[in-house]
Parts: sequence; structure tokens; C-alpha cells
Amino acid sequence: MNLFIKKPISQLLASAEGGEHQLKRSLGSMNLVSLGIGAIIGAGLFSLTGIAAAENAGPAVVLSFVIAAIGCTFAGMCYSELASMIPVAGSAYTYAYATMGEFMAWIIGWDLVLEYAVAASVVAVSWSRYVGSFLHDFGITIPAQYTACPFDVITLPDGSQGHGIVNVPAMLIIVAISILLMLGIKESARVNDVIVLIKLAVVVTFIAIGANYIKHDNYTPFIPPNTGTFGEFGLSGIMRAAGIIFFAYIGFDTVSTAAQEAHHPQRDIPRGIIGSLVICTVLYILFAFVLTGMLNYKLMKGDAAPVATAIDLTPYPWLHVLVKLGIIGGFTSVILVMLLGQSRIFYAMSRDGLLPKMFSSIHPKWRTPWLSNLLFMVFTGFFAGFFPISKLGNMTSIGTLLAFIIVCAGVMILRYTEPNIPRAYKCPYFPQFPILGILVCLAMMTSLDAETWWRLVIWMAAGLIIYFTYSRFNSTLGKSKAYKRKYASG
Ligand code: ALA
Repeated sequence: MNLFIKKPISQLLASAEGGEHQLKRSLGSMNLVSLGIGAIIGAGLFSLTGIAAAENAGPAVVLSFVIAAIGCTFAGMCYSELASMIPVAGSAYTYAYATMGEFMAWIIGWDLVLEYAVAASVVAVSWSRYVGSFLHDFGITIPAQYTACPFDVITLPDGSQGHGIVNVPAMLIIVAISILLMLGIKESARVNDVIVLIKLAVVVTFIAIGANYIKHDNYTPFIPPNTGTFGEFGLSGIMRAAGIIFFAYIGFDTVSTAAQEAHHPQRDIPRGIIGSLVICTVLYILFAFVLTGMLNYKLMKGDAAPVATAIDLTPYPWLHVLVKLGIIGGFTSVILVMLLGQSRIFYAMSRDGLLPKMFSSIHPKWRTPWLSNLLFMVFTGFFAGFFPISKLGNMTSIGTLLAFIIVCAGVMILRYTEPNIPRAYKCPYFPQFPILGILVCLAMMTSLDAETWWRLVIWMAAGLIIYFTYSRFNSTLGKSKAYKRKYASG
């Protein structure tokens, strides 16, 4: 069987309509923009801005946000073009199947687990930490053993050191969100819309109030000189910080996974992707500018919560509660949209026979791929509860950057191989923008550490084993008689 068989776009479009595997179309353009923002604003903005400013870029972390936004904008335009051409579930996986063939499609589908499922577990662990701290503010304390995994060292109430048992809140949030996702896309989108409004309000309030407490001295030097080590301030520091805070932008592409659930996917998926990206870029740049203006970047070193420290400089203690609430809500919607995206990718892979059929079985009443949701509930819940997964955030970044590069390449391939297929949205400045997208994403990938690269290699090797032992022999396309005939006749 041929590793490079491609799925004809006409077949992709036809298979998306009708049948027992049909998802419910109920999302409009505002829902899709909201889905994008739901996935984007989360741990990256609230936790990584301070770290990247303190250790890598100083106030110039603002420029890092601009660089990461540029890479994401190119990729976002490429995603939009492909989504408007091939508006079916599966996102980058499906695009790769149509452009580069089955093997690359498998690689990307497997790689996307890093973006979606791993991100959901990572964010669930951070969520648990914030919920613990929020409840603590109100006098409720969850025992430390039940908010940490067995690999974490914790301080017990008697002052001695011990190990965690299980991170219960992290598991609970995964279970709650998975149940919501099983019950229906419309219900999930509605919950997401409410959370998005809360977190947007929190970010805007922080920027509006914080802007009055900026000290201009904090911006000098705007680009602190490099210390002599690559990535510690100076230009290389700005690049390293861009690679780190790239995590904060991840999520806009999730909009494309819901293509089969949108009323007008050709028009609305590009709106959802670009709309959410533009709104978040503006907010991120302002947020970073205000934070580094309020608090000197040197003071952020070793501070686990620089946003909270910055709020202490204002006379509004209620802002603390509001920001924590925004952060908890923010993380909740990131988990929701990531788990949604993950189940839709596996849905598409299963329909193509590359994964067992259970992943594309649709619940007769809820019309969601509920078994897929159930499996990822167990998988991500288990990892969030029992593993020190918070250190794996960079895996999400590297996996996503790889997906972006493949999507940019896919746009270029299809412009040459399928020039006549209608594109409701076209990436401007072709081929410069897709090429720049590849280069900027590659630059951010290379700025990540060697350990992250090794983890990517190991994950991909596991994927290859599954492909060559299962997927290849069960591929619907590979097995189809029509294809075999064509292949036999050369
Ligand atoms: N962009 C998402 C976050 O920052 C993944 O949490």
C-alpha cells in the first residue's frame, strides 16, 4: 500500500455530509470567534509573561508577543484558506491527507495529540493550583496531598516533607468538561461564551486600571543587554521569549476542528480564526506592556505570580479576586476547547480507518463523538491526576509549531496541485506569507530546548509504530477497491 495516497477533496467534502456519523451544525461566526478566544487566553498569558520578561526579554517581551503573533498570523491565514476549501472536521490532519498523503496525515494527527490532549492536562494542573489558592482566600483548604501528584514533593501540615497522592481538582475539571462535551456542542459553546466574556472583562480591567500605575523608568532599558548566554536578554532573549510565550497564542487553530459543526464553515471558520487571533494579539501586547510598566522585570524573577504582585501596587484588592476568577475561567475554557479539538481530530482519523471505529461513533441523541470524549477523559484525567505534567507545556508548543509548518506547506502544495477548487478565503501575498509562516515557526521551534525535541522524537516514534502495525492495514482509503484498481493500472 502506498504511504502517500491522497484523499480527493471531493470525497472529503462528500463524506462530511449525511449519514450516521454526521455531527450537528449549530455554530455561528460569533460562537467560532468565542471558541478561538476560549482556547487562546489561558495559562500562557497569566503565567508565562512574567517568566519570559524576568528571564529572557525584560520589557521587550512586548516585542516577543509581536513576533509570536506574526508567526501565528501567517499560520492563521493558511489555516483559514484550507478551512474555507476543505470545511470538514479534522483540521490540519485532514488538510495533510488531501495534500501530502496518508503518512503525513497520520504524523500530523498524532502530533496534534501533543497540542490538544497534553495541553488540556497541563492546563488542568495549573487550574487546580489556582482553584486551591482561590478557595484558600476564602478560608477553605484542600489537603496538599490531594492537589499534587505522587511525583511532587509537598509540605505536609506538620511541616514535614512528603509526596502528593493524586491531584483531585485537576481530575475533576477534566471529568466535568468531558461530560459537558459529550452532552452537546451547543451546550459546550454556550458555557464557553460565558467564560470568554468573563475572561475578556478581566484582561481589559487589568489593562485599564494597570495603565494608571505604569512607571516609565521600568521601560529603561527596553531591551536589556545580553548576558553573554544565548536567550538571556538582548535579541536572542527576545526570540527565546517568543518561543516560550507562543504557548499563549495556541488555540486559534482549534476553530478549524469544528468546521463540520459550523452553519457556514467556508465563511465563518476564517472569521473565527482571524477574529480571535486579532483580538487576543491586541490584548496580549497591551497586557505585557502594562505589566512590565507596572513592575520592573528584575522584580519578577522568582515571583510565581507577578500579576498578583502588580495588583498589589494598586489600591484595589478586589482586583485580586477578579483576576483569579478570570484565570480560573480562562483555564476552564482552554481545557474545554482543547478537549473538543482532540475528540474531533480522532473522529476524523477514525472515520478514515486509521484509528478504531469507536472514535467516530456518534451518540444517537447528543450527536457528539462521545466515546472519543470518554476515552480522552480517562487519558487526560489520569495524566493530570498522577503525573507531573506541568513540565510538559513546551511539548504542546513544539507539536503545534510542527502542525503550523505543515499547514503552511499544505497551502502552497494545493495552490499548485488544485488551483481550481473554490477558496472562500485566500491567504494574501502568496507564496511569501506561507513561506514566512514556515520560517518564523521554524525559528521558534529551534529556540526550544533539546529535551523538548527529544520528547517530540519519542512521541513520534510511538506514532510510527501504531501506524505501521495498525493504521496502514485498516485505512479505508488504502483498502478501497477504486484506489486499488487505479494503483494497479499504474
Ligand atoms: N493558549 C492557551 C493557554 O495559554 C493554550 O493556556
